[in-house]
Amino acid sequence: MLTLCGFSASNYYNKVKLALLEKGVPFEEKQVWTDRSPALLEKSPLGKVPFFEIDGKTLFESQVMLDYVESAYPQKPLIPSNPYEAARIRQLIQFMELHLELVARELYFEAFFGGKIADDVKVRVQKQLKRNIAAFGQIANFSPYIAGSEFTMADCAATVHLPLIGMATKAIYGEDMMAAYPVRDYMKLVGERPTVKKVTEDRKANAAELAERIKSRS
Ligand SMILES: N[C@@H](CCC(=O)N[C@@H](CS)C(=O)NCC(=O)O)C(=O)O
Repeated sequence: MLTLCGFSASNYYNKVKLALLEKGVPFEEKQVWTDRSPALLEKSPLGKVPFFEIDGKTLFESQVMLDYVESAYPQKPLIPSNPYEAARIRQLIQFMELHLELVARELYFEAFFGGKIADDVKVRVQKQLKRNIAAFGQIANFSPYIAGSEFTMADCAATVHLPLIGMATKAIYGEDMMAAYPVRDYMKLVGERPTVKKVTEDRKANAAELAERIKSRS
């Protein structure tokens, strides 16, 4: 049995959960917080979630997990069979995670959890995001899905990451830096899927608990 470990308010956890739900792969969920305990570090060396437990073995890094799921459960593919087209989907995911989400992540502590981040960090992140968000237009499609006409694993990533970037920049800079893109329409479209509805419900139910944990740690 496949066990997805992490917590429902995590965007990376939800990227994997969405793919599993879309493909109809049976799995269990185990709530694991990122507490840096030795038990966690043994399974995920940086203490990050999500990770899989698979018959006593583990696997971490959400994209690796998605690729594992895709080859272990080829039903209802979330990636094209053409190698170039498949690489383009992975390219889009990597771009969103490395150049958008990971950059915007530095803002989350203040944007979502009542913390404070330094002004120089805000200036640096804004500059990076401006360039990266503009470049995103060259590869994002939104017609209607993020990579084109089919819902792919890139949508599992876009659905959970893109709204966060818009919300974080709005909270910190007073401007939604993703506003040039039809993220709202896109979220409306994907939000009609039962899989996305389920992930959203679970995320909302878990969000307050996460906020409380972060507040008590700071
Ligand atoms: N590259 C990782 C990123 C995972 C990640 O950053 N997860 C967050 C939760 S959304 C986390 O574990 N944060 C705790 C930490 O970085 O210590 C992946 O794709 O799985």
